[in-house]
Amino acid sequence: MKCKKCGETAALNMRQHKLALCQEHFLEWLPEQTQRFIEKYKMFTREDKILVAVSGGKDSLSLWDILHRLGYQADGLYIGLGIEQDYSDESRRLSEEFAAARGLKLNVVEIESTYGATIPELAEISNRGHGKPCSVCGLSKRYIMNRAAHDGDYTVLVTGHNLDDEVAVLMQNTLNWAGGYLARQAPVLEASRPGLARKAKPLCRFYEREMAAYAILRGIDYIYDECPHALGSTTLWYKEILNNMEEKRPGVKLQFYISFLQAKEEGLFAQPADAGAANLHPCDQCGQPTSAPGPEGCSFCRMWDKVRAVKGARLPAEVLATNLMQI
Ligand code: Q46
Ligand code: ZN
Ligand code: ZN
Repeated sequence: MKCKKCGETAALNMRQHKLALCQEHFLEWLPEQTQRFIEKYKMFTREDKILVAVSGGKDSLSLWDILHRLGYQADGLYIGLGIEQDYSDESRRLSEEFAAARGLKLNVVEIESTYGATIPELAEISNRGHGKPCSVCGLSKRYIMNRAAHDGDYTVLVTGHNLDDEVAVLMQNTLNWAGGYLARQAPVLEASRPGLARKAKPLCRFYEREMAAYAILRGIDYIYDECPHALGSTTLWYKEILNNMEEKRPGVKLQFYISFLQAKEEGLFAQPADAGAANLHPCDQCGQPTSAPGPEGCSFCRMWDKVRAVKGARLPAEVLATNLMQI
């Protein structure tokens, strides 16, 4: 297979685009396309102060690399979850090394030292998600990302979700006809209420294998292992099904996603994307936007209340912006 641009040996063949490229041209093409999507979906401009959520994985580190190459002002945010020592230590080390090598600023929030318990401990004590960590992990990451973006005066929070991630969620939500979730699934989500960060996913149209190829060909050192708790997850199951479909019909994943975005633009969902934000008000305890009524506060505060009763953790409201943005 030859590169379509120069005729050299291709490093990657993208069947959904009928496009094969050599290393040099692929490494040019991917940031160019990213720039195209940033503009197409009006994600942000070079005036924005961007916060990139980094996990040490190929998608988030590649995204940070691309934004840096494209001349955006982007700092990183690493959240230490305290999940199996080796996994968490290694993902933090790789994120820090990546930032240091490029002179970029990485904000680090370790959940255990900041709030008082690791994600697995939090899952066990709160019993949210029946003791399995993904539910408390997702809630904590969303809360901390939003708060860090707000407290650090970032104008947009970006995540490294790729097309495979987006399509797996889309399929799950479509099979459940989850109208509210479908209305909110988009390359960019406006900050519809004060205290809520604007969010964008610049990699949402790249296949996972393209992001892996980018990281490898750029020489980015990333953590290869998935989080141990991801094994056997519903998302992975959907990804497998979609990959089987893609094998037989190249381009089916991309088509599913693009058609969904088009249908949405044409008004498929009567519900506006920020319908869920209509009931939001500041949490009585920490001030973050929440839909939970009453003085017990948002789900994050209520979760830590339980931990505090057992092992004396700090309340989210006691964690000041300066603690949160330690480095
Ligand atoms: S939610 Fe669950 Fe992930 Fe958290 S505990 Fe691991 S698998 S990291 S995306
Ligand atoms: Zn070439
Ligand atoms: Zn709260």
